[in-house]
Amino acid sequence: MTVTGGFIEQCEQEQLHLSGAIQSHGALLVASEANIISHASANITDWLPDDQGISVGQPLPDGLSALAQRLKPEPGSRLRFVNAPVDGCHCSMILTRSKDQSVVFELLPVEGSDPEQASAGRLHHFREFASNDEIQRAREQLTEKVLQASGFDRVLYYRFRQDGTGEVLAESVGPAAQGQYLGLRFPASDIPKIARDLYRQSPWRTIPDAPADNIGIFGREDTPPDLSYVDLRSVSPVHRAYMHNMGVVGSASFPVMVAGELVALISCHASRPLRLSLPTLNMLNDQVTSYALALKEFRTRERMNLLSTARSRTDYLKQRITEAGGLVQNWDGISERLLEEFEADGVVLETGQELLQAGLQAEPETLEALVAWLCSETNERTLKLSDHLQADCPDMPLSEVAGAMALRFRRADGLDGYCMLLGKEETQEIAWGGRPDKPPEDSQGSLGITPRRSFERWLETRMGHSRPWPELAQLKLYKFRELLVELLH
Ligand code: BLA
Repeated sequence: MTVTGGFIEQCEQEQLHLSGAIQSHGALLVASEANIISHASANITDWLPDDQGISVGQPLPDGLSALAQRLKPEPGSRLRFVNAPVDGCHCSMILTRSKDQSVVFELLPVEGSDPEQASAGRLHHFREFASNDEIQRAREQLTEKVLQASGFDRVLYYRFRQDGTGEVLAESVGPAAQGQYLGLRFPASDIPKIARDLYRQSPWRTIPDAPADNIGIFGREDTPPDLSYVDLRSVSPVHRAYMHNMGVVGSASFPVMVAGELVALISCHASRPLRLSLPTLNMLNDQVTSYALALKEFRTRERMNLLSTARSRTDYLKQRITEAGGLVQNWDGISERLLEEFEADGVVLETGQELLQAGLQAEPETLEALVAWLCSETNERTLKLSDHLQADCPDMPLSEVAGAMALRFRRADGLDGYCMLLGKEETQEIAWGGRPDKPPEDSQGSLGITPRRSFERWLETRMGHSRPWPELAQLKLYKFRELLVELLH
């Protein structure tokens, strides 16, 4: 049960970075590479003294242009000032470099509504984790720490899964929070890829007061400025409705980035407006980064360990095959070992000369569909993987085989073969935060698409899926493929 393709496509259409408006808690100026003001928010004169002659088409005042000089030329470069060194302006400031080289100035209040002295709270330095249990404890410490330092009512660790859906792995709540999201799964469309891509490029996304009116941005031409790196960017109307449905007024999210990949968001909720000061945001960003670095170190080491296990298990297999006098000759015994080693229900081996199967059998038409699926991949070295063949493999007939992991190989004598591990169907239960397939409830409204109204736990009994293939099994299959090429000739 998933959200239909068309619906997700619609969610991906919104050009978030070209909204042409900002949230009302700050003001914005954009200057071209030639230091001419190209855009300004309608409220800019409330923030900068009149005598600075701020208006679209005019040169940037000296104070601001001196700051712009300090910004690096790479798109996405940032400078943050808690007290901007600009005469007559008592504000915090964030400068970002856009892709077209223009400079965006975000002007923000110096004081936040976060707990006093929150930013002075001591950072918890996460050290490399020794186990998955330790990582889970660290997630809980992280959400607790963010809750205490920010004053939000609820802080969640929201992990993105490979299929784009997300799950709440840790949750810390204050006295005002109602209900619980821990352990619940959410569909990919709740945070569309277009939004995830923006979060990857920023240290945080804050929405201090979702219902507040937006402020328009004026420009020399009709084209709105690129707000990809700009936190003041106005809020997507669909997400505004989503927050309303969740009972959230103020939110902040911090990306957890590991080796360039967005692995999770720390998502914070308040049922009232809540705006963090720049020092507190900086501190929380450092806190999340400390966790992300420790996670990265753990993952690097874990991957090395998995590789070395895959290598030694394959050496062991080789030894057994040699002792048994060959793979084909002793297929019964060897295939049993393979099923155990890969934790699979079935195995198919096309040696180039004959087709061997063991365990769960793929019927002829199933095998035909699987081979076509495997061969649809142009790169012969790419591993094909599915825990839901009915969705992933074209022309898949009804079959007991629900998942497969497969690789092709070419023998030294030029014959082509492949090895496939098969998984049978296993019924799974998934607890969703609201029904992910719920049709839009307000399709007549101005939004067109609308988020769900209810986030009540809803249990899906899922059919047609096999157990997912662990990373170790995938690495072992790559190694086993090398062994096949060595043994078969
Ligand atoms: C953004 N959606 C977000 C954000 C979160 C979620 C955390 C980041 C912005 C923020 O911090 O508020 C989703 N929040 C969640 C989830 C939980 C949570 C899953 O607390 C779980 C407990 N949303 C929809 C649909 C669309 C959609 C159908 O439900 C598609 C049109 C879009 N979500 C959407 C968009 C954004 C978003 C466009 C970006 C908002 C922005 O940055 O302006």
